[in-house]
Amino acid sequence: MTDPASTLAPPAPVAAGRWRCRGRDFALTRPWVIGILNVTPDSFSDGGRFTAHDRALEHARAMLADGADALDVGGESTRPGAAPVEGAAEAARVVPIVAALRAEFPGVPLSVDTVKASVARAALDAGAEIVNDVSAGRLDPAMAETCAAAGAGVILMHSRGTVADMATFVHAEYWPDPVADVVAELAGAIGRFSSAGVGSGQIVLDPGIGFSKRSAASLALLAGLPRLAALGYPVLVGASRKRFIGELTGVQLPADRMHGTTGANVAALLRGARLFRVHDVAAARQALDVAWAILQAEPST
Ligand code: HH2
Repeated sequence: MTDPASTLAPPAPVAAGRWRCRGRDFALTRPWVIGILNVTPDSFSDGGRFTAHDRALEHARAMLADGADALDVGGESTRPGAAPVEGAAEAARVVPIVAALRAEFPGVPLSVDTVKASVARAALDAGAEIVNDVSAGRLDPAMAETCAAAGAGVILMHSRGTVADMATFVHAEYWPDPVADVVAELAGAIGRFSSAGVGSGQIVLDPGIGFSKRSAASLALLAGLPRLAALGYPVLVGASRKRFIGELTGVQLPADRMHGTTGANVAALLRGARLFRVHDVAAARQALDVAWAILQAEPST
């Protein structure tokens, strides 16, 4: 008979337990909670509530008070049907927020969620140290060089297609194994960024939960995270409030999916994820810290 204990995979070792971002060297010695700050009028889960500058800052302060390790500022929604945003307009949304956060919180790592090198550059100039590119450099050939020039930390997220269709099922065919396809496509992205001069210590990988993926593929990727972690880079997961949680639980409203998100985050932690992009920071902080403490504790014999 199988020992029940052997069916629970231990957390995958994190080969790269540090993250170099513009001369700063972050130790990933506990799960990192990255608070989502969308400054778009149309994001799927918190659309329009924090568009105004002051409200965005207020929300950022609340997420930091709740224990966020870093903040991810985004000015373009990937929601299907969302209006495309020109680079200048996107920069006009995110740069003032990044600059204000940098002034108020000099020590807090700031990330910009963009697929455009021009927006990344503007945010880096305003004080961000991380670029979160949901196309992993596919959509702007200048992205890798921009990140290399700044020495930025980079989050390479798997997706397919354009901003308009990457969150649909247009490119959601994987055969026979979604994990193998995603690992291979992210390995290509690592090659692009490495050739441009981005150091291996600057890179974090993200399977892109829900991006060009049906729920079955998102689940397979969360279960298969150890194979992504085996590439040797820290792994980030963005499961927060996503559609697969709605499909599993029947919870319609994204804002009501916090408990499902907690389940996804803790399972992902067990499978090797070390960074978590979330809307509900307090819940993620509490759940991940407790799960982490249990994983670190010596079992008594
Ligand atoms: N998901 C979204 C946006 N950016 N970045 C990373 N690295 N990983 C993710 O899973 C991820 C991401 C989509 O979520 P949200 O920001 O809430 O919505 P929107 O795209 O409408 O802004």
